[in-house]
Amino acid sequence: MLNIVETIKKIAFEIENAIQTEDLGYSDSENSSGEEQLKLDVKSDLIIEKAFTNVSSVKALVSEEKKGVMEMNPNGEYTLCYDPLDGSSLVDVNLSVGSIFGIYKGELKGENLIASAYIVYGPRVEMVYVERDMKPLLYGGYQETFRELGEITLDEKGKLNGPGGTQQNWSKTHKNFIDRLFQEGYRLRYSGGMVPDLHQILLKGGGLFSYPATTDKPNGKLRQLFEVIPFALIYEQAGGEAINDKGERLLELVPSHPHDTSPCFFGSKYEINALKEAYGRD
Ligand code: AHM
Ligand code: MG
Repeated sequence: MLNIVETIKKIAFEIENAIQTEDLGYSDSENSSGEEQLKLDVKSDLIIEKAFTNVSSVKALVSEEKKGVMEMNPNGEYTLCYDPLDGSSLVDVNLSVGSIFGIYKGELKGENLIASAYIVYGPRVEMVYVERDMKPLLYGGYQETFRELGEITLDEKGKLNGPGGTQQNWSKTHKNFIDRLFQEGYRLRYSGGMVPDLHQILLKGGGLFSYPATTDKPNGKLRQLFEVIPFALIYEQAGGEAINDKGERLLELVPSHPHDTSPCFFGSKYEINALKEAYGRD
């Protein structure tokens, strides 16, 4: 596991360097979700693939930018599922983006996630890492090394609201709930990059990030293995909760395909309880 974490730290600075220096144009390919890939998406994916070639504990890689499962060391214990550059369409407007990693042991499903990490490429590079039995740890990147900055704990109730998806495609239940949070005094914080948006809520004490089922995306947009499940572990270990629209824990999701998505809600206890009530799942 140590090797995997050290490799992720190294990758962070390589991708940061690619963001600073590479061409921001589109490649001529699409990913498995039918989205056009930027050259930077492809480059970041290759950086990760290359870095893990020599990590013997990794059995396979599953990437948002790759079609299937890429077999690595047959004797390895872990499968690494990752989104190499989440929110990459925000790079051209110079907003923060991130990389997300889920480390699974055995079948690819929520309960087999044993650790997760994400990197935020913002004015500074930061990383958050968590395992099942610890609080998420925040690291700051300085001159190509990471320094531990402390544990992350969510308050019982926060102040921020990050509502994803196109509003005209929300259900009435969802719209009423989001409106209610604003009426309670919550402030809108949504950049369109789930890594910086979820990071902000974590570091500012709490709130709610949602990407609901919508009429155009009935299963939500965010992918279970690389986005939803890794962040669920981070939110739960920080003292918050992470559920779908049925009120089920995202850490209990069982994807039937590597690129399956799920409606998702991450927050402090107060907001998630209020959401369960509004959705009739309490
Ligand atoms: P990506 O993996 O193709 O970059 O898409 C994921 C991103 C998330 O970072 C973000 O929360 C979401 O898409 C934003 O979607 P929307 O613009 O529909 O709110
Ligand atoms: Mg993504």
